[in-house]
Amino acid sequence: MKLFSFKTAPNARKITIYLNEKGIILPFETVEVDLMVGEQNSQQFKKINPLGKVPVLQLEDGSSIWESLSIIEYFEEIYPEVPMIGENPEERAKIKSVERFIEMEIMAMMGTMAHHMMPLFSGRFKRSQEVIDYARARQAKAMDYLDDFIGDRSFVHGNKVSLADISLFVTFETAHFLKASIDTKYKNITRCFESFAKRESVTG
Ligand SMILES: N[C@@H](CCC(=O)N[C@@H](CS)C(=O)NCC(=O)O)C(=O)O
Repeated sequence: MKLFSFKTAPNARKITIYLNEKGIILPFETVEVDLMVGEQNSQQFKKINPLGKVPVLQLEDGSSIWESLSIIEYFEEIYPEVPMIGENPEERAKIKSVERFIEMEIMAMMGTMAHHMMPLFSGRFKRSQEVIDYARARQAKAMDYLDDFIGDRSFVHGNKVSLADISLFVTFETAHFLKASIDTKYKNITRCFESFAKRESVTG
């Protein structure tokens, strides 16, 4: 097997932090695909993932698993300890509900804004202020909901760390990187982000 990754890409970070949380050292190679110089668009990489995106896990038979959540769920079955997506069907479903919500309503909206605003993505799509406004409003609505959902808890779901915390962390780590820090009115999101940032899975 081989894991194709890029150190600073949020969806690849999600897998690195997940593996660190579980204390897993993969018994196979991780290959860096430099997104900054467009290696994801090379013919060689497109044979592994025609979508030209990381992360991708290439299996022994040459086939690939893409989508960070699918890769993580695959690892979760192979390495069940320490559980990061709950310990029973109900917990798994609830953790994935909020994890998907963060991914689709916050991370994806941030990605849409970045695609329409950042020089790195110029030429990729026709830029539109309306799309930026739409994504910003949809993301703000999701942030309002998420902040209320977290309430005074220390973790996004329940009373222990889960994949939902990793998704929250990489989402807002990327926001900081894009100089779009969390609005201070989101006290619960900020608390979860700041406390996760101190974990060894991030600092170590
Ligand atoms: N939903 C996918 C998103 C994958 C994705 O967008 N990856 C980004 C890095 S975080 C990428 O490879 N971008 C390269 C490009 O779009 O050129 C996942 O969760 O894995």
